[in-house]
Amino acid sequence: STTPVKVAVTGAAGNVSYGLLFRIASGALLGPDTPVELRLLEITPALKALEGVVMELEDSAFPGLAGIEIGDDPNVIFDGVNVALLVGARPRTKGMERGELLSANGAIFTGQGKALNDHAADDVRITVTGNPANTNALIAKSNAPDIPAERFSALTRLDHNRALAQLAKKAGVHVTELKKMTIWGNHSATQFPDIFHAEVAGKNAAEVVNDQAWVENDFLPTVQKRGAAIIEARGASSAASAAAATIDHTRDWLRGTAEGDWTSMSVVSDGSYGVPEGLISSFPVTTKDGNWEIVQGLELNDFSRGKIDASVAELGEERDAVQELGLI
Ligand code: NAX
Repeated sequence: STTPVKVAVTGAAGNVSYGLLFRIASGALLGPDTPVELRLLEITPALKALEGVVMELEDSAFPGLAGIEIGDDPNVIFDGVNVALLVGARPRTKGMERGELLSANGAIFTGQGKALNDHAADDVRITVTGNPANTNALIAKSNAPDIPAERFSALTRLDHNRALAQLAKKAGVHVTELKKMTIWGNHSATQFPDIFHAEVAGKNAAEVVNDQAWVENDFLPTVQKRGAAIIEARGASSAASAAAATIDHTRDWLRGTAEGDWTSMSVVSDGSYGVPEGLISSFPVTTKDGNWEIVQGLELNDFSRGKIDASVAELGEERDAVQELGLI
């Protein structure tokens, strides 16, 4: 029998994880023939709730679920993990200052970065979903000097999928007709969803749509503010779609993007497209066998350049802030 792949999930008793764990256990991440061992991290007060989730995982009788370990110590839970999905984070509560939010998350992601550094398997791949995802990934990476920087990523796939859904609606096609969508920059309201290189049934998406006013006044704000719209409608933040995107992102990283297409991932910049080296920013990437490459040579019009620069400037400010706090 095959050795199970060890997949760590943090924030395992939370809402996103409630969508995520059952899909991982059913084989959506690694394929139906690869057994998976779940390693679930929570804070101590949430362990009881997590035990309930474990009962439901057991009750699902997943053929591919080889084992489950839960706990509140990242040094134990991250031992030998091949994949780490860092979902748990400290949300911004009412009246909380930006600095307080960054330091609360800083404590989480410095500790988890160190624990991954010391205990994860040599082939570990890390996806940060917990917000502020890009900067949390930067903190974890900076505290894991023995793990190659390209093993850290942050989730902008939900934004990518949201952009696909909006474009499909506008063009009157199914999302499967779309290729080469790109999210640039930060997973925040400054992100830039770019249809100028996207394709609708093989044709340039911007030309098919032929409506710059829609791009600027409808498409961009709808994608950028989709998280808030879901909270407004559902009374709770996006959870199942965030779980689906976390699976899509990590599955494509491990198993590869389709020929003739790319995806969006926040990865460490090598200076491509003028994004300062070392920032974790969203780019168009192709993936193969657990490695990613930034798609090179795309021409950026002035509109795109301005949007990307603004989002990257925000990432630079977040980096400066966590640097000042001594977290990186
Ligand atoms: P919940 O508050 O439901 O769950 C978070 C869980 O994390 C809680 O159970 C909490 O106990 C746990 N946690 C806190 N500190 C921890 C630590 N040090 N170690 C382990 N677990 C810890 O939030 P949920 O709705 O599940 O969202 C999870 C995170 O995803 C949030 O930061 C949220 O902002 C972020 N999101 C990111 C998205 C993205 O596209 N990148 C979209 C969805 C989501 O909002």
